[in-house]
Amino acid sequence: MKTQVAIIGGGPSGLLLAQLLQTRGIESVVLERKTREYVLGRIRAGVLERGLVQLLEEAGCAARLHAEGIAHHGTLISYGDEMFRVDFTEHTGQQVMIYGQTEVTRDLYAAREKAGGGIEFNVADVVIEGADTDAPHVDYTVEGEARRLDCDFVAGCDGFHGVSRQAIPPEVRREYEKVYPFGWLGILTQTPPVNSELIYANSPRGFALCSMRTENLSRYYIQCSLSDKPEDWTDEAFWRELKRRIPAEQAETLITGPSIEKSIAPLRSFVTEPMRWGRLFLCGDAAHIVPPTGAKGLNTAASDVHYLYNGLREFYEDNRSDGIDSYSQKALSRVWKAQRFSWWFSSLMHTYPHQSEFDLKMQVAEIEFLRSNKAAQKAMAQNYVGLPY
Ligand code: RFL
Ligand code: PHB
Repeated sequence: MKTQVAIIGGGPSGLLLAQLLQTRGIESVVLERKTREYVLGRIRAGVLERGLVQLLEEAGCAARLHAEGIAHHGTLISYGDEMFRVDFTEHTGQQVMIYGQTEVTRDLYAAREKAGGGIEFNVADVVIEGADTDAPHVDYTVEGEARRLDCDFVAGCDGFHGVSRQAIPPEVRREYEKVYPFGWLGILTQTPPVNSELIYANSPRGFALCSMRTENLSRYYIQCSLSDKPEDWTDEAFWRELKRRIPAEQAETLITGPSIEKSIAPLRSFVTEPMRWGRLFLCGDAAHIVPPTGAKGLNTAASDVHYLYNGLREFYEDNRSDGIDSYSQKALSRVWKAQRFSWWFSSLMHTYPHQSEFDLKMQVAEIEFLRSNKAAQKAMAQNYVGLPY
């Protein structure tokens, strides 16, 4: 089989890139390791920056997002029983959209199907060959049968555990990593959200986040130990702990119910450099991971897709290669800023083992500075709604 762009991974990065290329008549084939149902079963991001919304519009996949997504013009931050709001619209003139990654992915799959675009599920043994030549190809198997995909370019959109990053020789690749000493235990419930906006809560018992998907679907997280298992936490224990970490006034109005999903995610900051090697380009979680505080993961994947799509479009339409040549540098410049924000917001909101009394005082002082200082709120709002591409 032959195509122009071989895309490894059918998560949001890979699917969005495929759909954008399709609008320009650039052919691609998406190779996904799992089934469509498996990919759609993963509950992940919920906050979309304007840049991602615009890309979905450009890809012709934003109709349901506009009909069902909820615009948020600010967010709440609490510490103990104190709570304040950072207004995105006042400080940036922008907003974010609440719309689940699952739904984004569902819409992209639907669009891909409608357009008759190539996608192979259940692929295994993916090997990228000749990325440092003008004629790369991808070897893989489907149900034990060996296949080969010849292409002009390979987009590695296969997430943190994928194979694309490993295809860049170790002597070329440099990795930067910070592992946090806690995780997030998340649940999804068919209950109305406790507040109309998200609440990021710092408490002496650890961080908590009250988020949502729709008016009757809530997503809540609590900071947990890395050794915890989801089955260690009954729903009752989860609700009890969450209520102790958010302001009493919110805890009193919180509507609880049975969880329909419960999982634990470790927190990690990770970047690999460069994001390009020859004709292989890394996109999204394949190249970088952020802790979820601040909702930057999917949104940073989207900015990578933006730079790569435009580079490839210029290559095919205008016979120019400066876009693809500067891809890694442009993407990384924005990636590191998103890393900084996620790291800062995580450090501000979580309880750390062996945190001294002084460290705790510093956290509260910084939160109170944010509460009282418009310039600090503006900087936070600019980062939260998304830095420009
Ligand atoms: P994905 O979503 O991991 O998709 C990669 C796809 O590649 C497939 N794959 C392979 N396919 C073929 N061959 C192989 N060898 C392969 N290896 C893997 C996988 O099956 C998968 O389908 O990466 P992508 O597309 O780059 O998307 C990144 C986002 O998923 C991720 O950044 C976000 O979910 C992070 N994230 C959040 N981001 C936000 O912007 N806002 C949020 O509110 C937000 N909340 C979150 C999050 C991530 C979380 N977890 C679980 C890590 C909340 C959580 C709890
Ligand atoms: C979510 O709704 O899953 C979510 C929202 C905001 C975050 C992280 C996760 O910062």
